[in-house]
Amino acid sequence: MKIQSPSNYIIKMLLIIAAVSASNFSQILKGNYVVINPDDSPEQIIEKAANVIPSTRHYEWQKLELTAFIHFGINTFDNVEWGKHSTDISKFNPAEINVKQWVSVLKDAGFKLLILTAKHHDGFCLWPSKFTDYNISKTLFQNGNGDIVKDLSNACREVGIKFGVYLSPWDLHEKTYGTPEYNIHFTNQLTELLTKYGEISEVWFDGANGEGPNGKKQEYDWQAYYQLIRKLQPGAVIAVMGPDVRWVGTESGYGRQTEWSVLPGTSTNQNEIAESSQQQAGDGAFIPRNLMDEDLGSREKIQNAKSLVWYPAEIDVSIRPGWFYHQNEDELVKSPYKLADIYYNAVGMNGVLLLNVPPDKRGLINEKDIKSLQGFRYLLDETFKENFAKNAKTIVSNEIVGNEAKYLFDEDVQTFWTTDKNVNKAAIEIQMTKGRTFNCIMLQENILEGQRIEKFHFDYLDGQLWRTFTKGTTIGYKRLLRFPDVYTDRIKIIIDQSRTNPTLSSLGIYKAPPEITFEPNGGSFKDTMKVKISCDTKRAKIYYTLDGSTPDEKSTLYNGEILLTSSAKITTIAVSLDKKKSLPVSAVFSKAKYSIDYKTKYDDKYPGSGNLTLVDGINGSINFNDGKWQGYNGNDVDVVIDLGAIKQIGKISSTYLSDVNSFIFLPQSVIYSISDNGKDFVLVGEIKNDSPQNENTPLVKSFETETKNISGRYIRVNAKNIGVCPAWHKGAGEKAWIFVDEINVQ
Ligand code: FUL
Repeated sequence: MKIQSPSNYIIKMLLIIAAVSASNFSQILKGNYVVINPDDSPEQIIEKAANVIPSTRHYEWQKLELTAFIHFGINTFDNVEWGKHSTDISKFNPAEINVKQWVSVLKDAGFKLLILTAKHHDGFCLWPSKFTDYNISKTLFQNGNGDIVKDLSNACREVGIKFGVYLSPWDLHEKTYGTPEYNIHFTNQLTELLTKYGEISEVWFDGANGEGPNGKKQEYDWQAYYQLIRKLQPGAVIAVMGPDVRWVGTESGYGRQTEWSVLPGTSTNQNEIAESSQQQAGDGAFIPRNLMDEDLGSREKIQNAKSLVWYPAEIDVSIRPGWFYHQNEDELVKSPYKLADIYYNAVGMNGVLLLNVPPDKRGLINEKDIKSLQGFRYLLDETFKENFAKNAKTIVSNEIVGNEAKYLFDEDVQTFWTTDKNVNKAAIEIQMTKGRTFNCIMLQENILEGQRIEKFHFDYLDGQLWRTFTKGTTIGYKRLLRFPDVYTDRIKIIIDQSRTNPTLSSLGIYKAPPEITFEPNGGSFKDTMKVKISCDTKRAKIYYTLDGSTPDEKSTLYNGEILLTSSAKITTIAVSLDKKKSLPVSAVFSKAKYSIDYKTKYDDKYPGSGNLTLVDGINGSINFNDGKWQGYNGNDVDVVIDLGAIKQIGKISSTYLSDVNSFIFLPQSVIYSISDNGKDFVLVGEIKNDSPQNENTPLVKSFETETKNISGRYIRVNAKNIGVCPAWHKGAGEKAWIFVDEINVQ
């Protein structure tokens, strides 16, 4: 049976609602919410859950799969994540801005919708809002005639990409914030965005909110905001402090193994859970209640619900550590393989990915981000270009006329296989046209019928034996499974449990290009180091270089562990027998310049790369979490470096990070002393910190001392911790961290 186009779909819904079902559960109608009656049996509740379906706007949004966030604004120029209300906005001047470049880069990478931070928490508006002076028209940008919301929405429309807006409810600049007038101000701004820029497909309300410039908190009139959006842009989904789209619960890019789109609601009042607001905006409004839990919608979770609502997950994550562009994160852009892993764990776990790609100060998506996005696209295209299940024969335990298993492979998500009513176990054997090696399976339920499958597994025929090679719980709109290579021409999906008759609209069998792993994955060493390189594709050939150049099939062929005696950057590619190529990947190995003895202990949570971190020639970035810093919690850094022989020493330095927001402070002083024998030390310098410690902006600072060419073999570096966070700090009295990296001796 074919599912009709969206308008037919609505007619079909009306017919279903008008009809009385012939099943035991005569009251069960399809819709995007359902009320649970006190006398509903557990079975009736499950049947109701299995018939909750997405609204048209939900479904259109879910099909996008890949959506992008664009964080851009005054923060880009201030180099901060959260700006302040008093920022000087004349700095805003992206001299080379080209929003068409943003759109083409993201479109080429497969993204279908772009959401712009029209206003972030600092209150600066990227459009000429009539309701505040704190906007783009009051800057030098395009002589005050700029409107990035307009330019970007037009650029999206031109190439057929959808457009959405992020409007931060929290506003650190607006004077009315914290009073009822702010709700009027906010709806005025919302009206501008929703009426002047054509179709808006998503409105994103952030959960982060705090005090305004006057120290007051705001009581948001969520219902008024939602009603306005429904009136002005009925096709837009409202995320994540909103009724349509749920925050997945982390900003890591990884969804849940078991991801239900049907969740328990707390209200039985149909007005509250109906179209305009599936959730109740009560105290603390949408502070995610249990959105971080592992299980949100299992049988156990829905048994005591008052209602059930379609509330699917969106997975937001940034391509860089920060949401806004910071030059010092250029080396921390997520790799193509990391982005692909995120894709498998977001889109492939029944979610929509919202990947943030922040333009830089020029007003362009940076070359580093472009390279990663291109690699990401290559990996997905190479993987999904051939579905080995195409033209497969099937043997089914059960199917109904019009919904046969052949529809699994027709690349039409609206046709599907299903069984007779009330069947909750089934199996389909798939006979491919020939034997294939594969490592990825894609499954889709027809969610227009409801999300139903609770447990499944896959077997493959190995000679005469069926062996299980992968399994899962929920499927939903899309489920991607990865596993070590399997070779066969026959697999079988066994649906172990379904809430009611299962549906499947697609099944794909794929082979991803080879992926290389280093062991260890970079790091430092004292004398020599052995590096093992492996590949997930059997019999793939691995080629490498040691000088940072990109290898090809003429480079050195890997045939066993590489023994390093000096620092090296190993770059590899793998080529499989069927000529699929990996992307080049590198790891940096650094030979330590000196040996080091620890008098105090670093914290196990932040060991850097271990005991050679401070002398390995690799510097920590502005990001405390880059794996290069060594962290000391509440205690001093006290280490002795052995130069190996007595030497003339002209200068000694050591480097520290200040990231006050993360409880990391510069040392109050760093004391350097020198010794010939490792016992009797002579003080050569004490450098006191003179940098302010109350800034939100992270800072890397080197503490240096000139030693007037004193000679010595051992150098002691003692960085004094301030001990506890100072009284003005949010963590006053708690242990302060020191983050230290490279010690240099000249
Ligand atoms: C958070 C915000 O505070 C971040 O700055 C960013 O906008 C992210 C998407 O949401 O809550």
